[in-house]
Amino acid sequence: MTATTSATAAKSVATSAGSWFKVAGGGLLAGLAAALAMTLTMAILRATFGLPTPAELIGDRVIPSLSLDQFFPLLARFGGANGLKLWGVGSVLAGQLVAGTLLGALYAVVVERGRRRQPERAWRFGISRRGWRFVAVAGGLTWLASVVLLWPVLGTSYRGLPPGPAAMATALGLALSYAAYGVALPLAYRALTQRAPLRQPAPLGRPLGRRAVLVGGAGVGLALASGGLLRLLYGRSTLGYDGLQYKGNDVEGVTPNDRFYTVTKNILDPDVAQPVWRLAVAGLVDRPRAYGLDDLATLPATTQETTLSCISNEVGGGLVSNAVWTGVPLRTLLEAAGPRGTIVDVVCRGADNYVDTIPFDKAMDPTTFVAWEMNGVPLPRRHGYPVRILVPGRFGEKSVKWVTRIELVDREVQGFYERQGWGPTFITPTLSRFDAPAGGQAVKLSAVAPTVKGIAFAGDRGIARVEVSADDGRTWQEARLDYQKSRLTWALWSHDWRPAQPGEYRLAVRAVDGTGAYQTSDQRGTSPDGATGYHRITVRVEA
Ligand SMILES: Nc1nc2c(c(=O)[nH]1)N[C@H]1C(S)=C(S)[C@@H](COP(=O)(O)O)O[C@H]1N2
Ligand SMILES: [Mo]
Repeated sequence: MTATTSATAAKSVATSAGSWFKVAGGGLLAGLAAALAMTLTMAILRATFGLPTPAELIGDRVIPSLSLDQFFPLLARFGGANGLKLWGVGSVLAGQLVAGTLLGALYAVVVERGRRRQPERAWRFGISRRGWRFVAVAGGLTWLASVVLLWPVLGTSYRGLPPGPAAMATALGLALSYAAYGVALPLAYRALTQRAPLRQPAPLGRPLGRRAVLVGGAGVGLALASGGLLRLLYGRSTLGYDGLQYKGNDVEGVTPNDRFYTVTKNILDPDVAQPVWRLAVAGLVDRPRAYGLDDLATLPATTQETTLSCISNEVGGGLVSNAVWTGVPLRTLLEAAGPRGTIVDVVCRGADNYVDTIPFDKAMDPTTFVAWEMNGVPLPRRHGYPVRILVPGRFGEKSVKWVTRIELVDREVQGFYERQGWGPTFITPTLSRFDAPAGGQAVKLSAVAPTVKGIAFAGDRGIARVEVSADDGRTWQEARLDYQKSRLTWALWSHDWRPAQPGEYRLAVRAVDGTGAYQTSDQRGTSPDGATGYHRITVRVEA
């Protein structure tokens, strides 16, 4: 075939709307296959190197910039944090498949229109120069837009790379994923529409029946592979444990690790690889340092029993737990680094790019702690392996997990949740709670004095006394303190209640902290600075 006849062939191709419809259809199918190849690439990079996916990055980029007035309706609409996470990931995944598919149609139209005007010889791998140019420009622009828009969250590395290298790895991972799409699209489209030898563009743009089966089959294979990998990741996701509470009849003084309350912003928590992970102490210091786990092991470790509670714990809720932690005071690391000038905040960053800050004075308090063991074993992954911060007296938000960087700065910096409008103090108010009987439960009057019990916690102020009322707060009786280790821990209390007659009783509990201050009775919701008010339960006493 000569150049002239091939030009004639090209011109003779029908240009009716119907055939453009077919061109676009072929492009859509190729685009979907390429988008699946991209999704599979992302899932592989996530599973093997801990590189963050756009689904995760977009969530982290958007969530902290929503005000609480915008955030709470979303939470309600999607059924809580886990529902919102699932919806977010699902929409981004669906969005990237839809966008990739539509871009495939655009590709087909651009390539075929160009070919109609001026038949072009195949260039590389049977793809025209125009085709390659299209995917290079589209991929390059998408990459550039991603890097610019996701700039603040690129420094995420679920394997624990420091923020700088993490940002480069993330940008490279995005480039690889988009490149997978950019290579797969022209090849899939070519395979779909051209039977002719590579150097001879055949009459244009019509998906060939058997080829459609081939590309469709490849698409199904890619869908199965990425679906399988996504299911595997889903099984390891935080959806199964984010928001886990610890409360009820069997609460112990020290919470077992696998029952310790859990809160995470992540969909998949970091899985830190020791060889790449370092804990950097940097910023306004004379001697910046980066510790590996071995370096930390040479420090004079101590243990500190400390209770943590979450700012979103409701009155009576179970987002509070107690453990014995091993590590060193943060002060030890700060002094080793030599703070320089006037330090205002200590900024702690996790492998997941979560950030929170501790005022310098509070960071230098001997109880502010850097922990690598929890109840005698290395920190479990979900509680911050290999190292986390503990800030007694402040809500759990400040206790950054999977910490990679501690930076001393001379200005105020806002944390992940603070930017949303939580806080500002993050000081844990005094709380107390019934664990038994459960609210609404009936007890027998004949029973030996039914035991009423629960926990009380006052940040870093300790619990001095707990009082129980059986008449909705008119009169109070002092409860026993059964477990209490230090001013940093909760107390377990119990009380032998002797109701005089059957009936419905309204019980309330309140605590007095180590400074002698009564727990406030003011009812306040969790947002923005933590819930307060008495926990009350109704108990029916039967004859
Ligand atoms: N890196 C990182 N640290 C984090 C979080 C997070 O999402 N990422 N969540 C915080 C919140 S909101 C709380 S309440 C505590 C919970 O710690 P736990 O899950 O070990 O109980 O961790 C804090 N530290
Ligand atoms: Mo929290």
